[in-house]
Amino acid sequence: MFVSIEAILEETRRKNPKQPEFIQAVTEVFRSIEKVMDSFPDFIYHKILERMVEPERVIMFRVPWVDDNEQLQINRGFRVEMNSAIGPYKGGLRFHPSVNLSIMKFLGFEQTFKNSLTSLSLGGAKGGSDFDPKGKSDLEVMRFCQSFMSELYRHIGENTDVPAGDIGVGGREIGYLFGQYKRLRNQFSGAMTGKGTNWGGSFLRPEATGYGVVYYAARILENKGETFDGKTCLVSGSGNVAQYTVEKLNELGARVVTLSDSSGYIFDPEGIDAEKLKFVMELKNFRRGRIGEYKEKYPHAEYHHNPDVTNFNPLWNHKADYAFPCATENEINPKDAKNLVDNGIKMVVEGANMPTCEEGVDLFQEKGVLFGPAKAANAGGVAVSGLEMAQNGSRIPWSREKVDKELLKIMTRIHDMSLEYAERYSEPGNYLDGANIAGFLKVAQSMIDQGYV
Ligand code: NDP
Ligand code: 2IT
Repeated sequence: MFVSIEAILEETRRKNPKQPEFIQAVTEVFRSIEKVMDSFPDFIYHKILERMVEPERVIMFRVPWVDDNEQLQINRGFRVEMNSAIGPYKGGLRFHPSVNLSIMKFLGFEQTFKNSLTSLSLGGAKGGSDFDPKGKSDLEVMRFCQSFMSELYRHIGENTDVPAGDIGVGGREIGYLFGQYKRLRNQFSGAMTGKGTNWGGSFLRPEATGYGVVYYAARILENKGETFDGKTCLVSGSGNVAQYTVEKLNELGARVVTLSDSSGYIFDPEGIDAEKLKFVMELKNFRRGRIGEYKEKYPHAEYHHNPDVTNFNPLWNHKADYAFPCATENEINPKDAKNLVDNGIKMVVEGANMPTCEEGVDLFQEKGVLFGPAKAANAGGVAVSGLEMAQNGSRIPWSREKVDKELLKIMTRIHDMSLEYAERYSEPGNYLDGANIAGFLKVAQSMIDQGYV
């Protein structure tokens, strides 16, 4: 019996109403997979697509905690265990007020194929809460994390499901979460990654996503006979991914002129050099301040207040060679994509997950803008998480140099694989199709091997 991809998509839309981000992520992958269905007729028979859009397990739970004013607060916790065909569930935790089931499912779906691309044995998952760490005291964050883990601990483990960080979950949160996990289980294990290097973490995990994004982009350029030297770059966000993207871009001779947060963005025409980046890291990671303070320190820069990036983000209206969206999903809307193209952008590489809206991706492809899709370009973070699991398993930590070498190797392989699969199944240079197809095939074939589960 022949079932079209469009029919499966329609059924997915029907079964998941009001989940626009999840449908967006599924649609993008299915459009690429459509191109290989004739080569893999088994996928229809074994209902691979229908199974892939159904998470293996969704856990939703109440998270009560008491704030500094002794008021009871209630948040919602999630863990979406999407797919375990190629390894234990793996993926980050996001703490942000916008977190809902649609966002968790889109992230878990993307993670499944991203993790497959790393060539490590990692299944796909995502979790988090609508808790907002902004403006909370360290003790409030600790109490929240302890309450969150008091439910989550029974669902995770080093061979079951291994969470890590994402938006709003950095070293501080991982510490509180891991401490509570260890206490409840009476076990020191690698059930979480992104740990501190004193207590089982890997060197370079904080840097890994940003560095990996730039390694991937550098390989795209190398393939075209270009380099970063003297090139102007737009970077959005000012958190973990953005910071280390800027650090590596600076090292490779580029000039980064923008950064942002959910309140607005800064434009520094002279470039955000190593010293200015150090100020940003201190501001965001320790003082937990707003990016607007950059202008107070460096008055020649511009600051533009712009709280709603999903509407229109003037950051993308500056002229530059390359763009690196590193904040959040759909931060490049159709108008932003048009501005980038009109201003002659040559490459867009995604640090955030699904930062470009559907129309934007289509426009970049149509106009020949080099496009590095998130699930390939930002896979360096989870890849080093996988290396952290390997180090935990063997109880032998690796040097910074060894991790960096492995990360570079993994990112280069993901790039080359995206290119090769694009050429074989789609069109040369279509990194989006290449990454989707390469990531998908390994998971799909593993699902067939393991029967109907
Ligand atoms: P952080 O919390 O460290 O930083 C997020 C940054 O994006 C902050 O500057 C934040 O501003 C901004 N931001 C977040 N949400 C919004 C929003 N709704 N509107 C405008 N700005 C927003 O997170 P990460 O750097 O870790 O994550 C950034 C992106 O990268 C996410 O898409 C994440 O899923 C993805 N990613 C992260 C990986 C990791 O290892 N951490 C790995 C792969 C992908 P503010 O300070 O105001 O909140
Ligand atoms: O989106 C991502 O890949 C992450 N947030 C990292 C997940 C991980 O398990 O390291």
